[in-house]
Amino acid sequence: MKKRLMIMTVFTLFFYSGSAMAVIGIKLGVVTKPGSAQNIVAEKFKELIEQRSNGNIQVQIFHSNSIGNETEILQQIQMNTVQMGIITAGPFDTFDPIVRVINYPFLFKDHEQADKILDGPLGAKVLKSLERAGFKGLCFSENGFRDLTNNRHPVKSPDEIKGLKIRVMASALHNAIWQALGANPTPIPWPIYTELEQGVIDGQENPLWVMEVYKFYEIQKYMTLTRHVYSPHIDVVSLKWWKTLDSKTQDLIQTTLYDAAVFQREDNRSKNTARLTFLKEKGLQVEENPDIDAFRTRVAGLKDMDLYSEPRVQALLIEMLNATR
Ligand code: EAX
Repeated sequence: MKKRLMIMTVFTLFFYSGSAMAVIGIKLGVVTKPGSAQNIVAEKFKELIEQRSNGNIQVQIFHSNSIGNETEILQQIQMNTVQMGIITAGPFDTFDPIVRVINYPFLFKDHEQADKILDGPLGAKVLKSLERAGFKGLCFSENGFRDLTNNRHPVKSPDEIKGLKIRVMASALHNAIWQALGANPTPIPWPIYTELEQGVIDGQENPLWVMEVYKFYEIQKYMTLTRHVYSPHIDVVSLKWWKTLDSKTQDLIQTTLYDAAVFQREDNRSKNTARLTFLKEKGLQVEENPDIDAFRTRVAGLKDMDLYSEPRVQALLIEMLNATR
């Protein structure tokens, strides 16, 4: 509470600084540490918007859990004690089930398809829907395609997943995916190094950059390139706050955030080959050709589950599955 009050006070000082050109202060939250995908978007946005607004918009980045985990950051954005966040799509699940559509397993074939869909009308529908939960979704950046790591044994097919304790994000869909694959899914908010190290969980799933930046090669033995979910970030602002801005400022923020997102996606993708080499050198044993068909078969029933039963969610899922076929 104390922390939130402080954030509000600093913001108020910023915003009502009394000068003719009132400076707009933005508190931006990410759960991850510098060097992470979310931080790269945040830092790029800060740099560009401060430049393009001639310093009239100022961004303060809160990172490394300093204002809580991703669910807690989203709650603060709803209340407008934090204005902006670069947040993994997974944890939006508890705020609006529509995000289960873009997190659907094996939905996107590749980055090009993900960009085309998410930057297009279907992605816009997802962003628009978030308004009912108090968010204004501006665009998508990326965590990336998620891969599995574990400490027990090599995994080539879902048969080897049976009984593994796999950490999942705060997301009913992610939970259901790992249940369908035969694991014991365990929801734990980010970060999870200690839980992996102490053996509370056997494994986790995240894009390659995470294994490198968070040094999971120190505490995990096996990696499988499952690419089971393409994991975007949703680059989001407080709807309450957004409504206080004039349209020129809104346009500038929207365009600049999109530029930062595109920069980050390219940056992330350009590093994946080197990351894989690095992780192998560090001793991770990598299964590069898992039996993806077997994985797909196990999760095929998800679209008929209660997770997607809300008519608007079901309708968008069908549209999305058709568009990515
Ligand atoms: O980027 O909690 C997670 O697994 C997320 O991917 C996290 O934000 C790391």
